Amino acid sequence: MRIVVLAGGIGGARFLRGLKAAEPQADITVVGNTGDDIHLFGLKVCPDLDTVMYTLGEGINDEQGWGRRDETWSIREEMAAYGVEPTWFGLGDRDYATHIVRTQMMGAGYPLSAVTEALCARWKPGVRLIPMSDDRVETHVVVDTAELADAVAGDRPGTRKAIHFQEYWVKLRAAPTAYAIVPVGIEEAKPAPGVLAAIAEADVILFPPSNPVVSIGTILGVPGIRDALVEAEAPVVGLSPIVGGAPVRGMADKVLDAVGVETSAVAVAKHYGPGLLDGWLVDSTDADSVAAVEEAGIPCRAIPLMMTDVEATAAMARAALDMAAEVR
Ligand code: GDP
Ligand code: FO1
Ligand code: CA
Repeated sequence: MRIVVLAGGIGGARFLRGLKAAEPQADITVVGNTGDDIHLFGLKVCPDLDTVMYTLGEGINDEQGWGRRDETWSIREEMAAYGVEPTWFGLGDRDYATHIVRTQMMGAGYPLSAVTEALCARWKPGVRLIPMSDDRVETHVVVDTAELADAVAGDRPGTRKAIHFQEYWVKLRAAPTAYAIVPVGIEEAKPAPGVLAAIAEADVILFPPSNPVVSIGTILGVPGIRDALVEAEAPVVGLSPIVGGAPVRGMADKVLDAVGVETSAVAVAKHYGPGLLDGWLVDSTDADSVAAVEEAGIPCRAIPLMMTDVEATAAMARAALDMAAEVR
């Protein structure tokens, strides 16, 4: 069975661990979000690709959900001693090696997709991991300067500024209102080699419980990818990242607000739309929203959606595959 999964970082990676346990023989292609990518100290950092690669390759810091296990922080401390900014993004020593290899290979002319394949030769994630695009796309968040701690006296409300998504999330912990989400570079981005073919040839396409705006939404924004999904023969089944009207973790509520979508399992399904989704799974505690999703033309079912361990996550993956088989 050929399965294509559109994935962000932690939500996508944890779901994939369960999917692999549920279907060890499946041929899984992961289209990874690169809108979270950031250039720091001359290095290209790809948090969502690395989270998937480290999680499936058993190198992840499991408690944190991102970065390497058994990490040390000497480089970070030395950079801080030089007074070099930014200090708010935590790159560990082991993680640095990944970014150095990636940046070096890209400097030598290799596209990100080829570099990702080379990095995966070490980690053996057991899936084919492809970035959504080889072209640079970096998500920015429009905020009001009056809500920033470093607001200059005299800044009046209404003065808007776009900051990098990582600055919004990691430095500001998504505290300021997000007024718009801008994936800079997306209009000119092309799907990476293999992405459209994998979608066209898939038996099943899954949206894991990843962020609907800054993970799945960004991937869908790469020209050509949404159309390929709509035209694909395979059913597209999604799992809600919103449980009980709130994200399980992260800032999905803030970025959903920015795009005018309510933070609920129903609203996210409608946001993707019946043209795209052939099935939607909501958490058991949201069973009363099944009817509203189905009224919108999307077959829906309620099952436990908390990825507490691999077995619980594998059950979610099986339910998604069962639903795909039914709606096909
Ligand atoms: P990120 O890039 O690290 O933010 O990860 P993703 O975009 O892949 O996934 C983030 C989303 O995963 C958030 O919106 C969370 O609500 C969702 N999420 C995390 N853990 C769980 C879980 O156990 N169950 C469900 N249903 N969603 C989860
Ligand atoms: N998330 C944080 O909350 N704080 C950090 O310092 C941080 C550093 C970091 C370094 C490498 C990496 O691959 C991911 C990192 N993340 C960090 C996670 C990253 O911000 C993710 O993009 C978010 O979890 C949302 O997708
Ligand atoms: Ca992400």
